[in-house]
Amino acid sequence: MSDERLPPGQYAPPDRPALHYGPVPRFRPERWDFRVYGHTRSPGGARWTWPEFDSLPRTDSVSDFHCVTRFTFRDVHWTGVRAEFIAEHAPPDPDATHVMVWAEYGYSANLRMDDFLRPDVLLATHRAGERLTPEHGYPVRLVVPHLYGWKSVKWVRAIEYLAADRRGFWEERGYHNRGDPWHEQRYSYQEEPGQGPPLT
Ligand SMILES: Nc1nc2c(c(=O)[nH]1)N[C@H]1C(S)=C(S)[C@@H](COP(=O)(O)O)O[C@H]1N2
Ligand SMILES: [Mo]
Repeated sequence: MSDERLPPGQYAPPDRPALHYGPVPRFRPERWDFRVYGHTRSPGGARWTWPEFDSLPRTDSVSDFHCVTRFTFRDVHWTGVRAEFIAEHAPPDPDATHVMVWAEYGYSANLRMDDFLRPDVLLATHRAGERLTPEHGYPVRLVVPHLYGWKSVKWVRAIEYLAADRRGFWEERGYHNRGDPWHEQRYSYQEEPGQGPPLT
């Protein structure tokens, strides 16, 4: 049965486990910070402690979540700080074209600046009205609903503004540099020239 709400090759199981590479990090509020660095407009970028970040204005957004392993989770209700808000308060330098999103343990994902700045891209603290659980990214995770799930980095700690694109964790390991589920951009071998930096 065809379903216009499902990207090609995806199915919607009733339930699914959390998914990630490596262990779930422990949250230490006194050591935690959220940093913006790299090609920022003001030297030094920006830094929020946990109490500061937790008091930033939050937005709600409902979206479908598409994992490259083919499951789609529908109508997920997220609450969080818009990526746009972060970029307004820690503006990128005009030469910044991409971002690297960094998590605990060095997990990372790269995004084009325009993908990062879409209004429904959130640094989420809540799902379905409740605090994120540790497996789902507590205290803060990125949500990028229009790209495959590996770009929705859990346990985020920093945003690095880049003046040239660079591959993140999975983008270096055979996954597509952009990862648009509606165009089934799953693997790096599908990339057209110009869709990603050279693979080493
Ligand atoms: N830090 C980190 N974030 C991550 C991952 C990971 O391995 N490490 N896996 C990604 C993948 S592949 C998916 S599908 C989603 C799954 O999110 P969920 O476990 O909340 O459903 O997290 C993404 N974010
Ligand atoms: Mo995934």
